[in-house]
Amino acid sequence: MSAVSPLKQTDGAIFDLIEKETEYQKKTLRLIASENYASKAVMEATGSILTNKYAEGYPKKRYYAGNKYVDEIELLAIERAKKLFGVGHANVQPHSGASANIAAFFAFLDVGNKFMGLDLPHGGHLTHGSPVNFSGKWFKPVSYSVEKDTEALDYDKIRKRAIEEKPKLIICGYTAYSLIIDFKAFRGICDEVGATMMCDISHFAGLIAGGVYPSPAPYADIITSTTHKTLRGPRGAMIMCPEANAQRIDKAIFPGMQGGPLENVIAAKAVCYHEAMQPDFKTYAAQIVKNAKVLAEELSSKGLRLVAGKTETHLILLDLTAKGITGRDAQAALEEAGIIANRNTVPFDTRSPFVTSGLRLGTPALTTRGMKEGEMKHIADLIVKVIENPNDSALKLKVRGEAEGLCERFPIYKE
Ligand code: DSN
Repeated sequence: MSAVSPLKQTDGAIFDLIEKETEYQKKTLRLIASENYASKAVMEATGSILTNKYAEGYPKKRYYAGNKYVDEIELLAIERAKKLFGVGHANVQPHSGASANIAAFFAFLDVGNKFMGLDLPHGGHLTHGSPVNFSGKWFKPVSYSVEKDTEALDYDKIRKRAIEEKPKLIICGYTAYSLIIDFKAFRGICDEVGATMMCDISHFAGLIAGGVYPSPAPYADIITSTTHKTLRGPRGAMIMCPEANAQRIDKAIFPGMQGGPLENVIAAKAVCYHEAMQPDFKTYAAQIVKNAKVLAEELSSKGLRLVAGKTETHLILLDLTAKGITGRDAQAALEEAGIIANRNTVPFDTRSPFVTSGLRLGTPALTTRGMKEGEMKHIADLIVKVIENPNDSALKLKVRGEAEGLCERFPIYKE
């Protein structure tokens, strides 16, 4: 007798929708740079009995009884995070990247203080100073940008701007920047102007863990990260810092920002750190970058323009202006063809963030499926065909078939 799903019995509507989403994820090529497929072990911990427990506070200093195993779990997660990233302190309680960033701000700034971050259309994040976000509403953001000709950061210019503006905190680490960041240069700038150095490694945390991207740990005062992108863990976040900053970070998360931690997710973070310490994670991280480079070169050789001219990471930013299609339309046409990516502004974009002139692609999820350089060449061909013929329904159907074929050859989970 096969086991009956408790979810199916209780709530058929949600069960059916999850089944549909599962099929959808299985049959489409996911190129959203911030997405990945967590392992079944990570999902088992996320869906575990730990969801029942209240554990406000920190291990051995809880406001509720009954946390002897929960304490062990959180301590294990903390120890693993510290070892994996080579940091003095880790807080594994942040529910999301945005709440980690809010806590980091409150740990080091007073409301109204000036800070500096990369402009959103140039690759920054909403929480790095957007006027519609807490960071832009409660604090005073000044921005730096990439250069018009190279579309790369110019550290001398950032230094000059920091000297002029004297921000209390400077953020580096972005969501749509395809080049490696010079963390040592940011440390020098921060020291010169007396600013706190905050690094948001959400996008490339897995690349750091896998040894294919430099670590900001020797330089940064605060490191924030999500755990579900290249790191391939559960949806959630973390903050790391030198031991000297531990207390202010911990206080900013609890009681400053959050109440009860999600211990089920913390257990899943511990599992993902464990997975990221295994030798095959290094191979995985290296393959993500190899795949991105091949995908970028193929797209470029077929006439698409790469912002900054190349990628050194897991992501590619395409400027579609010369192709006469907006990011929004390209995203929609690709979605119909079974290829999931997201529109994105390009530096100095003349279109709104809702429309955009760019498309952002990333290889972490496809690499988790086991795809390599050969598949990237095939996928580049499919992407270019759709972008050049966005209204050709027969072509999109054909591409969808090819995308499904690739997905079948590279299943997400080997059942
Ligand atoms: N995490 C961002 C991204 O997709 O890059 C969105 O917040």
